[in-house]
Amino acid sequence: MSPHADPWHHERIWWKEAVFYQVYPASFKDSNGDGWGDIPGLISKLDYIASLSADVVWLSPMFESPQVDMGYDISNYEAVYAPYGSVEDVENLAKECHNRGMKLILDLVINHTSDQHAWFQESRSSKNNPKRDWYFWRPPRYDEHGNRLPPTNYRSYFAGGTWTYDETTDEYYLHLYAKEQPDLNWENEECRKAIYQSAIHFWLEKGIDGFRVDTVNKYSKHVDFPDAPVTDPNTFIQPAAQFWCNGPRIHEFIQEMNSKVLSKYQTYDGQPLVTVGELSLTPDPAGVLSYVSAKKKELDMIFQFDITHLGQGNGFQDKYDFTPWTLPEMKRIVEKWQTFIDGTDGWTTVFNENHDNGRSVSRFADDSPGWRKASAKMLAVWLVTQTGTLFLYQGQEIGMINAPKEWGIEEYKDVEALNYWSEAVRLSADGTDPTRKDRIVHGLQIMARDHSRLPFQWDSTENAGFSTGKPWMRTHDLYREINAESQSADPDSVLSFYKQMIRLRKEHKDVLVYGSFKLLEPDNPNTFAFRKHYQDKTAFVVLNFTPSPQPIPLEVSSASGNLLASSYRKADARTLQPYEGRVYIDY
Ligand code: TEU
Repeated sequence: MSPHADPWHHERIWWKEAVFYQVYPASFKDSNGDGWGDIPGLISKLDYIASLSADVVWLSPMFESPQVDMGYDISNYEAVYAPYGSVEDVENLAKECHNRGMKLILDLVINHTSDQHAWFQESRSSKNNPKRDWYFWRPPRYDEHGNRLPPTNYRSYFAGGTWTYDETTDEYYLHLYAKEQPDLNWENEECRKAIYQSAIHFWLEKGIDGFRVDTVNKYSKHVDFPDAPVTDPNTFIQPAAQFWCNGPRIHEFIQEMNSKVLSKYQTYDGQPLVTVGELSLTPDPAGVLSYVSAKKKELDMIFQFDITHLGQGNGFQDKYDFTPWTLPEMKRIVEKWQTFIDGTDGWTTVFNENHDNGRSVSRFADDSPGWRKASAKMLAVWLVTQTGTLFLYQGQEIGMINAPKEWGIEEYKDVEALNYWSEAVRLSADGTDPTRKDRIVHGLQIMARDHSRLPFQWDSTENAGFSTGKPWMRTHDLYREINAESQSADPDSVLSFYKQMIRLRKEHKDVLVYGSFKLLEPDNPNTFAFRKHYQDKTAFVVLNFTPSPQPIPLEVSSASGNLLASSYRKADARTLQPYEGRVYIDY
């Protein structure tokens, strides 16, 4: 069959088959003993990243920032947060990646700046400042008793309202995240030009190869800002994403950013740049496709978050109110985002961890002592065999797990966790929702963003070899058991297995990266089985998500005999062992 006769044929391009490795700079490797990771530390570990056969390093924000939201609050796009290093260090990082055949992408955080950014300082200084309109300023409202109210009743991401009052000019400014993260007004053309120049052009000139684009669907809002309907009668603030997400000019803005800046550059080796956008609150495939269809010239790919939202409550305000989920629900999510590109010119991504989520072993499998290693390997099979571009998050490859449940709230540092915690304490104390505090503690133990931000576990020396000083976050108690050094030397380790699986993914990229996906036995509550197909080649993947042996699905056992890999050293012919993952290939 000619490739074009295949309805699932996807054009081959470097970033579709690349393996991306996300580095969270604060927690990766500290070179100078101040307890914060840094760029020289990261450079010293590039050989480690390359040894995984990673092709691209995605570096989370290392820009100048007061660190209210760990660098997603940028006070100067053209400078580096001093504890991380300098602009020169980042240029050097790009070169060192390139020397190893890897590319480097940075985080592009342009929905908002820090309130310490010079643009916002100017904007807030007076109503007629030339940059006033670069942010969203609105006058207060007043109730019948003359009490001042914000312009709308929107709830923000971090458990508060989206408007903060500023005395200087007696107006409120909008922020979808923390009050120290005012939203930029993309309606203002001058502002857009400044963003392109300072945040994008500046870094592409320094030789980076693309961007992960933060909160990409929130640049266009309904700027008449209607009040949101009251869906939560317990509080003034209401979920209102319909007014600030996927707004009327969003595609125009992204196309402009692409045509005016991004498309003018190439990677260090003369290929198209890569962009991957963070697309939250977009549940429908058609909506997602409108951003990643190649002919739209907007984004190469996006992260759709249904998979990491599993368990995250029933509403915008319930993120940490854990709701149990079932394997069939999870399988349907994977199926949805594996198949939405069938017959289209769009592309998908594969991931289950990042810096905004708990660790996958703890969330999707079993992090108890007896099963954590088997679970990590099974999840490796799950990810590595899926169609789309693979993104790994630092520490995933050694099976790092969530912080111990015994740790108190004082070990959590994330603004989101702490705000949800204070809100829960208040709502429990005033009787609005007496059990909320306990529920939120439980939810944070599973899903807090802090879990993924613990220092990387390099070895069994003090502070896990991350730093010779006191790490900014506590090091996991289990670092002597789970660390990269011991796993490098062990052919049976999670790390060695990841390396093996990534090699197999590349060797069989036709079916594993580009193949079509078919879910088998959707209702089976214990095993996750799927078939991948590419021309004459078929792969079967079977994953046991339980701690007991499970039968191999009939369709797999009768169709296929060629075992390509198992997460156990010895695979049994008829039975899947606890938390075992396998791949068969026929061609
Ligand atoms: O996250 C954007 C975001 O809206 C969420 O999808 C995210 O998962 C977060 O947990 C909010 O609940 C990005 C960054 O990844 C995140 O770290 C930042 O806090 C946020 O933008 C603001 O810049």
